[in-house]
Amino acid sequence: MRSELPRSLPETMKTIEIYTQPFCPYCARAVNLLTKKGVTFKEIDAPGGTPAREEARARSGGRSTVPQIFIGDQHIGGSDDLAALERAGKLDALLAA
Ligand SMILES: N[C@@H](CCC(=O)N[C@@H](CS)C(=O)NCC(=O)O)C(=O)O
Repeated sequence: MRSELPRSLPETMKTIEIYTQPFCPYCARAVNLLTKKGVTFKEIDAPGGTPAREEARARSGGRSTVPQIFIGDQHIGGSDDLAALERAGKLDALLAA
């Protein structure tokens, strides 16, 4: 006989990463939205000319601006892209484990 499934599945948390630089209003807007969502995320300081910025560019298929946001394996894009997902009602599902 098969054992019963657990009533609730263990939570798995997606890694959420955001590359930012200081004094960047788009970065602040994206960080605020993620903070409002109550998710844990890793903010990577990536000012122009640093290896972290190069990493952001490479991972995002050549995008040179910050922020660049990743949810799990998925490249979301910048602040406008994140806000568009929220407006479309799709962000919560993406952030969910
Ligand atoms: N539409 C983009 C705009 C991002 C943007 O313009 N970011 C500025 C900083 S606030 C940037 O990276 N500028 C180029 C640079 O600083 O090298 C978004 O929503 O993320």
